[in-house]
Amino acid sequence: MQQLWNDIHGEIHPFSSLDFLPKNEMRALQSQRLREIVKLAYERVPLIRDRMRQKGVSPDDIKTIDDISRLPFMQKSDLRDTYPDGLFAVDMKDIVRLHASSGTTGKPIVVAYTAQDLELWDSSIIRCLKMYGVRSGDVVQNCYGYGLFTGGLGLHSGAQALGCTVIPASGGNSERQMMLMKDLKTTVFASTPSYFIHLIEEAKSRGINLKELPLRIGVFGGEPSSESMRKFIEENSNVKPFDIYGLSEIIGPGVGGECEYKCGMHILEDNFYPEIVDPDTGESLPDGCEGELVLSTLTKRAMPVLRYRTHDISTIIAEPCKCGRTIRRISRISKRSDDMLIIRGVNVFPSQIEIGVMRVEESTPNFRIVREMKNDMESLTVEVEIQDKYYGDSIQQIEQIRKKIQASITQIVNIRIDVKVVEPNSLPRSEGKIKRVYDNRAKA
Ligand code: DLL
Repeated sequence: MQQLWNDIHGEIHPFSSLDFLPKNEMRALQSQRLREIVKLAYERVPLIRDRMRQKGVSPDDIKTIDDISRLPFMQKSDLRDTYPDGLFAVDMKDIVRLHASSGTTGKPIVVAYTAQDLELWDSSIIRCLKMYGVRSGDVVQNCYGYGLFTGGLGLHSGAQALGCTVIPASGGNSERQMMLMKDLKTTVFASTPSYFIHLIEEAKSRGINLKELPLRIGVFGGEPSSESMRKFIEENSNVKPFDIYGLSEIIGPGVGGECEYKCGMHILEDNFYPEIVDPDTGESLPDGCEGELVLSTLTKRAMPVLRYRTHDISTIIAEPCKCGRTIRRISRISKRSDDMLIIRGVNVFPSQIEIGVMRVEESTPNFRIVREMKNDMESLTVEVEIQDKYYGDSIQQIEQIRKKIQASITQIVNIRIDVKVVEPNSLPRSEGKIKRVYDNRAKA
């Protein structure tokens, strides 16, 4: 299999060989790594030690990777409650980098890396980039935010370690982004998918044809990219979109990504061990069942995170992948357990509304969901920008489109939701992660 891979794709990068490890070797590696990291965490992190004691589990009870389910869970509030350094497992002198979440209110969460952790991060990004077909010599325009966010520096360092030319463009200033893309002959574009869609629209309005540029690969993550977003990207550029997944608490981007078969995201499970649990009860669910993704860092030393409740909803796919990689996959993430809205007793996810909007051909990917109180009841209004060419139509024709969008959403969520057609380019655009839901309930 490895030879076949080499013939098709060229040499396997040394780091990527772990992607092809036989199952039993992977389990042995995971078991050994789990034993070591649990020991370190127990010795050095009071929160983990106390929780394990409360559960009656000691490091000696952890023998194989299957014992992971005996460990207590961790969640975001643990990082907040121990702010800034309560979860660090090594001395400050061994920590060479700190990142933090951009949390809108209160204190952010802080995450730490040793020099060895940064090498692990680089190798993880390299393994993902190799899956997408990025090679040494590619020109990577990195539009993830630089600074405390893990996207910018994380992707930058990994791409550079692979031998790419990296342009640290960061987000914003569309005109300059397009100039860089054209003049520096960018081949790989890394950003949130919504930001790239915004650039496509900007390019169109300036008469620039992105298809004439050498761009070929998109490294899109930080937020879900729906099928319709991908279709829009493929129709309007030569960019092949690939998902990259990650979260600050675990390492940042590079926890997993898609191979060329695009049937879920391979998780680099020798470093980041995935489980699926029932979001309500925390009970472990078998491969193939949908539930909340729980991740454990098996190798990160500065801040080991064990059984972290991500709130991301996914499924583990254990079947072999056509690419030959043996590391398991998770289904692409389109929703979080905490972004569910309950409207008149019905559960509604923003991703379902997106599907409803995008099934109508007159729509654009630009929409937002406004939560309001009307007569003491919560109501949702979906505001949708329709394509320029239809906005000039008569009021009756626009009303027809509005009704079409409303019917399409109702078909998916099973309740009637208000829809408002709004002027093209009137909704806020994002330079990073898109904000879909606006909560105006308190303003009533
Ligand atoms: O967004 C890290 C990252 C940067 C990933 C750049 C990929 C690219 P956080 O800000 O901590 O970290 O947000 C993590 O973003 O729990 C998911 O809900 C969401 N997310 C990240 N990647 C994807 C993806 C970075 N590919 C949270 N698909 C996660 C869907 C994603 N959701």
